[in-house]
Amino acid sequence: MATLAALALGPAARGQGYALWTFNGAPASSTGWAVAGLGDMNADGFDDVLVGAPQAGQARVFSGATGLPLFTLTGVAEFGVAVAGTGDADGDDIPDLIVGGPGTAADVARTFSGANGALLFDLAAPSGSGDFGRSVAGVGDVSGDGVPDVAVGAPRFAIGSGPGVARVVSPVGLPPRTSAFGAGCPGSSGEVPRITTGGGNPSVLVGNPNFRLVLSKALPNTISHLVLGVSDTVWVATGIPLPIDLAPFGLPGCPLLVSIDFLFLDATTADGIASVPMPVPAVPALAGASVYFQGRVFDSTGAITGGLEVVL
Ligand SMILES: [Ca+2]
Ligand SMILES: [Ca+2]
Ligand SMILES: [Ca+2]
Repeated sequence: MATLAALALGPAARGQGYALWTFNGAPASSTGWAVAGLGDMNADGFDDVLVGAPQAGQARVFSGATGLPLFTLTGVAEFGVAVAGTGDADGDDIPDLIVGGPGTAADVARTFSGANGALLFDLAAPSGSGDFGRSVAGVGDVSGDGVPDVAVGAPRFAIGSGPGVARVVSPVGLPPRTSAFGAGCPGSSGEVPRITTGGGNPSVLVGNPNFRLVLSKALPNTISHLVLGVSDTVWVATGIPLPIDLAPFGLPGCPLLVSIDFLFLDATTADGIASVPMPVPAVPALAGASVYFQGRVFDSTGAITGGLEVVL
């Protein structure tokens, strides 16, 4: 007896579909081992496609408009065996992507900018994991901070035939030696804008060109300020002790928590995120020094973040 679904759809048609593009790989590259939709990476109105070639340690983004490669990401071992789109993780409104590269002692899963293929976040494998990056997925915003999260599988978690594990990971958060302090003020949504970091650890021992500060839960499509200060006890330029109530600046009850030494201007996206690049130079002499951050969002109410201390 036919099922209801079969009655509704009729007999299944079998054929080759209508080929829009064929992406041919290099010899012995295993091109096509993994494929994923990405959204429109180059803002030409056509969605683009990610194709893994793990035998070559590559993942390539192909234009949906022309079928030509937009850029190629490379890694070692089986890099490209798993690929996925993540949505926009760094706040530039261009969707980003994740590539798994298991197969060595240093298994990796890496997120990259869809705008230019720059490394956004290098997810380290959990201790003792095996095959981390064998599977990857964009899972939407699990943590509710406006920044999409990812899932990574490590099917042989222990050496041999372990039970396996899958991890859901946020590409932004607070790396080691980074801590939040003080309270912010809510914006018109009723939520206090959040300040976190992206791009990994802010190590001055080796430098990190991908490090950035991320404001989220902010009013969409507005201006934001990010303050970088060298002190959280005194506003250095004025000698005034911190915190300072910002009532004179139209923000009654909202505290300035960090010295205003450097100011970075940015815009928030339609998702209420501002992602401010903060490349960390390799200057080992700075190791152990603290820098402090606080963000302000131009909203009809206070809308300032708490403070964030980063020990370099
Ligand atoms: Ca496109
Ligand atoms: Ca992006
Ligand atoms: Ca999230």
